Amino acid sequence: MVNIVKERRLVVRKFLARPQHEGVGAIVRRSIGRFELKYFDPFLVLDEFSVSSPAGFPDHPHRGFETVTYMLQGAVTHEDFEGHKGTIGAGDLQWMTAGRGIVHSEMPAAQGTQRGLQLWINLASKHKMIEPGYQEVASRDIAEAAQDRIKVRVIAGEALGTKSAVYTRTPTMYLDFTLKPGAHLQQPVPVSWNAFVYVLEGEGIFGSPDSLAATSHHLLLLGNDGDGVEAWNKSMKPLRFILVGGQPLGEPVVQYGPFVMNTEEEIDQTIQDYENCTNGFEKARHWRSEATLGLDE
Ligand code: FJE
Ligand code: FE
Repeated sequence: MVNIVKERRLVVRKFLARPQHEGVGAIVRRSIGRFELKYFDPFLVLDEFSVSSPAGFPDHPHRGFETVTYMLQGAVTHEDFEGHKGTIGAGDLQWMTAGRGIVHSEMPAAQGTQRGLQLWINLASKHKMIEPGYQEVASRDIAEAAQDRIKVRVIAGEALGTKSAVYTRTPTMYLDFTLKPGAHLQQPVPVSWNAFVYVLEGEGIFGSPDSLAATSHHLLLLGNDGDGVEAWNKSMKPLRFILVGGQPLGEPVVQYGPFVMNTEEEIDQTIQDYENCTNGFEKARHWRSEATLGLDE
């Protein structure tokens, strides 16, 4: 096999994401964004969420970053204060740029358990107050490639010669890999980008062939000294994981829940904007999601 990766990145930290309560009755396994790992520049939060009706994430705001929701099972309906509404099901992607402000709800749309991943990507200071926007990609439209017992769904960036059409304002790669038993992956990651692996299913060896196997719900941070990452499936079952990388912003981060800015002053201003329905939150004044209205009846 040709060596695509010259200097491989090794795993430098490993976390097991345990379940915790979030939203209203929802469960998340938070890996990035927990106390021990507040920020992995440019990534603010990585949640593997699990939610069944009537639990969910009712009306709440965001400012200063992007939320990327990638469904694994079931479906979630989102609606925002601009009237943008839709349902994303298994394999679908919603890449939401909150920019200066979104208020929305994210609620189960089917019976049983809805599972997915939500990643919060920080925006550079110059992009924090941009117009909000969405990139939504249905499962059948997500670019896929396969080669040598490896399958990849290209959410963002490029893998195995296949590119995603998603535009990443903060340069980001997001790859969903499935490796059959015996597979060996070499995936380039831009030098100086921060990158991590989150295991969804099976057992994988990451970094070097003699490292310990990692299993589901484990977050592996990769060192940022190499030009790529290698992974092996030495087990008898399929291995599924996401590999995510991003160009660090190198800016100060001041976070107050769903508001992420650069300074305390900007956070104070944001709290005022949200309370007074100004500077992007105008439409929050008279808006409640249909999902939340339904709960009163
Ligand atoms: C939020 C608490 C929250 N992880 N994963 C506080 F739960 C949320 C929030 C979510 C969320 C939503 C989905 Cl669909 C999936 C999630 C947290 O909505 F934004 C704040 N501030
Ligand atoms: Fe949200």
